[in-house]
Amino acid sequence: MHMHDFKTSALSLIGSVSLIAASQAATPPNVIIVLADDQGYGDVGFHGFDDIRTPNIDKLAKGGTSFAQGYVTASVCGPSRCGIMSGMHQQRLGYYGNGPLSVIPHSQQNFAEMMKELGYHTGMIGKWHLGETEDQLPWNRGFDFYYGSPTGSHDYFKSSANADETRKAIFPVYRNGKIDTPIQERGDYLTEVYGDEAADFINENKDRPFFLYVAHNAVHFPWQVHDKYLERLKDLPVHHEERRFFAGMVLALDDSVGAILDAVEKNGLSENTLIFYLSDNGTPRGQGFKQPKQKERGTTTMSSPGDFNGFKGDTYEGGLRVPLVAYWPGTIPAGQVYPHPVVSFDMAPTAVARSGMTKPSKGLPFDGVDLLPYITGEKPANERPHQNMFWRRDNDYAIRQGDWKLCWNSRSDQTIELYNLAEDPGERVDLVNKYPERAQQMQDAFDAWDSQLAENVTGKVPANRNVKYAEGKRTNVSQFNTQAAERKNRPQPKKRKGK
Ligand SMILES: [Ca+2]
Repeated sequence: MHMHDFKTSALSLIGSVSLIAASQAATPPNVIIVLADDQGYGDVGFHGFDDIRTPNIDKLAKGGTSFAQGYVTASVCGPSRCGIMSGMHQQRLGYYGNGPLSVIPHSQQNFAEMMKELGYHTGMIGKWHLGETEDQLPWNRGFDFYYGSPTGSHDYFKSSANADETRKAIFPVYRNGKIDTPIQERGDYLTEVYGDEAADFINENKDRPFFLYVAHNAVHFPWQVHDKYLERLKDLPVHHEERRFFAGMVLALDDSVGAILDAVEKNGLSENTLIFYLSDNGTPRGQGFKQPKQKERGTTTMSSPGDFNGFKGDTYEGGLRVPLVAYWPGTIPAGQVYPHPVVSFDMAPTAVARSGMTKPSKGLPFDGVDLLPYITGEKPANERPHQNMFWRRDNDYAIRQGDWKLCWNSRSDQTIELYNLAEDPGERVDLVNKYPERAQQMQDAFDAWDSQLAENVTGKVPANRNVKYAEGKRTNVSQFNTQAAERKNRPQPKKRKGK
């Protein structure tokens, strides 16, 4: 080897070693994901809201990095969880909506299966919602330990004693594949049980690397909470008593985050544990004791989307932008608010990258990226993890390029809309007529992405998918909007009698 070559390789070696030191600790950390259900952007204290109380979640934000623009991949439960557990746009796997057919196929290695392959002891507590057939349940999809109800929403005070006996939102709670003691027989509240089980898992596995996924039912319907939480919120300044009740459910959720933090700290694991906290989608429309109630922006009485437009189910910010925090003392900067958009599907790539893994061992590659170099400042501050972002659920869709967002929502005038999120994060001023060329270019970019996605496993095809994009067909935005406006203004035909 020539001297010059030696020097060059020695230098590059030093360079890569220091890079590893900054973003890849010698021992890969434990990883904990805490997922809330239906908690809106306005439902955490650290976003600046004083009509909610979340001291433990705020502690994560204060001691870690919170994301001003933290997005989920879908605005409803199932597909959002699929994005988290696969590290990719769930539509690539044919997963578009809630439903029993929608699962992560076994041909795709999921987050837990990756962590298990990397030598982690894997545990899950709570709501699975990624398939209910035996082969798709958590204990057959990469988790060494499971406690919880694999179904969707669940009663907080009662669970069922056998699998055939299921009433509305009352299902069995399982422990490692076997039905566990019903929670009412233990006099328990589901949110507290999940927090206690999570703390137990951490205590029991403190001496080996672990991956823990805690998916709460809180703060999804049904509206149930112990009075003791409401007692603690007597002085909370709320505009409506339903908000106080909701805040009680959030406080129980926050206590369970406290139980997890305590267990991590007591076992001396703080500096070797990466914790993500997030919600699976934004505020549901029309929550209240009497369901359903239609409410508009600014008039929500329970969960709150803050200043954002839209709700759960929409591709507006209110459906997609959620509380998101990454916490890892000593490695992730404390008290930082990361400004650029990130997505829930970035968590899996970030976690496995700590062990040097860059893609699943089986199946499609990630759409998400390793966030650590971005949030630790290794990458230039102006470099975004994602320049282009896409969403599709039924007929609702959106594309974001930089700060521009083009979207179509069924709950709107049903025209294609364009917003500049840097100037107008609340999506109040539609700029589609002002910037027709930009709108058209973004629609084309969306169609290019959308038209190559896998078919929905349910067989449902979005009515507005441009399936002939590759053959040169273009969706003409201004023409589409003119026709939509004409449809809206056309007098409604009178209903014929006798039918
Ligand atoms: Ca949800």
